This record gives sequence, structure tokens and C-alpha cells, in this order.
Amino acid sequence: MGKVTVVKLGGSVVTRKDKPFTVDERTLKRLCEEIAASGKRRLVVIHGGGSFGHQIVHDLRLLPPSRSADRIGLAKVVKVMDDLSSHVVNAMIDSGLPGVLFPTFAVAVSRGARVKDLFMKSALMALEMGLVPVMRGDLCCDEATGYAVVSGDVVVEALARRAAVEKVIMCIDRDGLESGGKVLPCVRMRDRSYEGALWEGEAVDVTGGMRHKLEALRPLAKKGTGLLLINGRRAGRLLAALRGGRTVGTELRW
Ligand code: IP8
Repeated sequence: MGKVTVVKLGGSVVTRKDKPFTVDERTLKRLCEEIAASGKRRLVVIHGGGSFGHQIVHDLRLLPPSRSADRIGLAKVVKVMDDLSSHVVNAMIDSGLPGVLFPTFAVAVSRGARVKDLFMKSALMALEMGLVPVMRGDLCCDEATGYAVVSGDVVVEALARRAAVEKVIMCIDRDGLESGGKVLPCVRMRDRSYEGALWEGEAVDVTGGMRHKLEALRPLAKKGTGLLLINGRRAGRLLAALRGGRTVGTELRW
């Protein structure tokens, strides 16, 4: 089985942070078209929660997890993420990408917000059939806390533990990690020397922002998986990254 490329569509890229529960249709369409134009098909697409998931978890005060949390509230989180996933899958199909959804809630169990079990057989078979599995950050049943909000980056790492992933391209709403106003082309993860380049986002983020993202990806850097942060809001960068060409962004190495 050939190696897989993972594209993470950050929630801050595919939704509008100024408008809760609103998809950035134009950006989503363009990103899907860039994926389609790259010709890559051994792909898994993972999207974040953006102004859908983060907003509802925040509004309904579902974190930290509580045994007595309103069950309708929990169901609403999955429903809202289903809505966002459905936009992603529609945009993929419209661009000629055979996206099929594997909702994380249905295929994963977490323990302390880390993925413990991930049922991958159907997604891997779908990949072999030439389909493009779509997963996401999501609410999960959690062995320690009843439920947890698992970020898409944690799903990326869990997936890479179970499938041969050669490259992860993370589309965020910045050019990469920066120092002194300049994008850092490469950052070493071994000693967390990137800490000074992190920022606090302005949008509601219930899964811990950039710090949490990078922490989730550290084991992949250690394994030697190619990791690239690029700006999904700039046209052409995802396409260049998928083609393996040079583009503005930050490579994460061990
Ligand atoms: O945006 C969060 O996923 P992320 C998922 O990848 C929810 O951190 C439901 C907020």
C-alpha cells in the first residue's frame, strides 16, 4: 500500500471566525480545487471545528467534561460538526474529489482527549478503492471523562500511528511560524524551540490553539513524517505543497 498524504483544513480557514456557524465557501472551494488539481488521490482530509465546533462547545459550556452535561448539548456538537463536514464533502465532490465522511465520533474512542481506539479498516479500504476519507476534530466518547473534544490534530497523529503517512500539510490562517516578522522556513520540534513563535488566536478555541496543535504533532516529527504548516487563505500554496514544490510555510522537523 502506497503512502498517504494528510491535508488538515484548519477550522480558521474553512469557516468564518467573524460569523459563527458560517462556512467560508470560497476558500473551501478553492482549497478543494487545489487538492483536485494536484492529482494526488492517496489522501485523507481532516478538518477542524472553526466557528462551528468551537463556538457551540463554548456556548453550551461543555468543557471541562461533566458527567451531568446536557445530552442534547452533546448531540448538538456532533450535529454541528456533521453540518460542517457535509459542506466539506460537498465542496470536495463538486471539485471532483470522492470525499467520504468517517465522523470521528463514530470511529474513535478517546482517553483524556487523546485518541485511544480508532477503527480504521473501513477508511483504509475506502482509500484502496480510490475514495478520499474525510475525518475531523469532534466530540468523542472518552474512557476517562465520559466525553471529550478531540482536535483534528490529535486525529492526524492517531491516524499516522495506524497508517503509512508520508506527509501532513496543515492549512492554517497564517503563513507559518514567524520570528521578527519573518516566516521561519523550518522549525525543530525536539527542544520546543518554536515556543516563542506561537500566538494566541482571536477566535474561540476550546482545544488549546497552536500550542496544542504542535504538541499533538511532535511524535510525527520524531518519526520523520513530513510536516508542513502553510497559509490556506493564500491561493496556490496548498497546490504547491501537494506537488512538493517550494512555497511559503514552515516545515516542522525533529
Ligand atoms: O479545530 C475541534 O477540532 P480542531 C473540534 O481541530 C470541535 O481543534 C468539536 C470543537
